[in-house]
Amino acid sequence: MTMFKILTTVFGVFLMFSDAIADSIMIEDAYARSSGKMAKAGAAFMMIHNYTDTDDRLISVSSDAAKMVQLHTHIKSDDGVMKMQHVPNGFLVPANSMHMLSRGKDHIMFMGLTEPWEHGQSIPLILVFEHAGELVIQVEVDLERKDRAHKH
Ligand SMILES: [Cu+2]
Repeated sequence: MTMFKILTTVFGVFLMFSDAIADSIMIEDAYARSSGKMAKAGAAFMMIHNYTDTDDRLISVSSDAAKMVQLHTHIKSDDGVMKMQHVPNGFLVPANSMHMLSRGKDHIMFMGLTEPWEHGQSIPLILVFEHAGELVIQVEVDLERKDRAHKH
C-alpha cells in the first residue's frame, strides 16, 4: 500500500464518521457547546454545504437533548446590544455554496437541556431541509474550542 493510498483510506474513514453526507447536503465541522456544567442552554455550529444546483433552506431542527431547539441569529437592537432572535424562516443555503453557523451569528439553539453537556459527548440532532429533507447527525460537544471564524 502506497503512502497516498493509506492517506486517502484514512481520510475516507474520517469523513464517514465526522460528517453527515446526504445526497446533496453535507455538514462539516459541527460542534456544540454550553457555557458550563450548570448551563440550561447550549448551541451548535457547523458549515452546511449545498452541492446541488438548487437553493435549499434549513427550515427546522429537533433533538432529544433539549426541551426546545430553534434556529437563532444575533441582531443588533436599537440600544446597540446584540440579541438572539428566533428565525422562523430558517437559513438559506445557496446552490453550489454553503452557509456557516458560527458564534455570534446564525446558530442552532438548545433550550432546557435534558442533561448537562460533557466535553466530548455526542448530541443527536435532526436537521430538516426544504429540498434535501431530513438529515440526522451527531454533534460533538467541544467546550474548549475557540471559534476560528471569530478573530477580532
Ligand atoms: Cu440562540
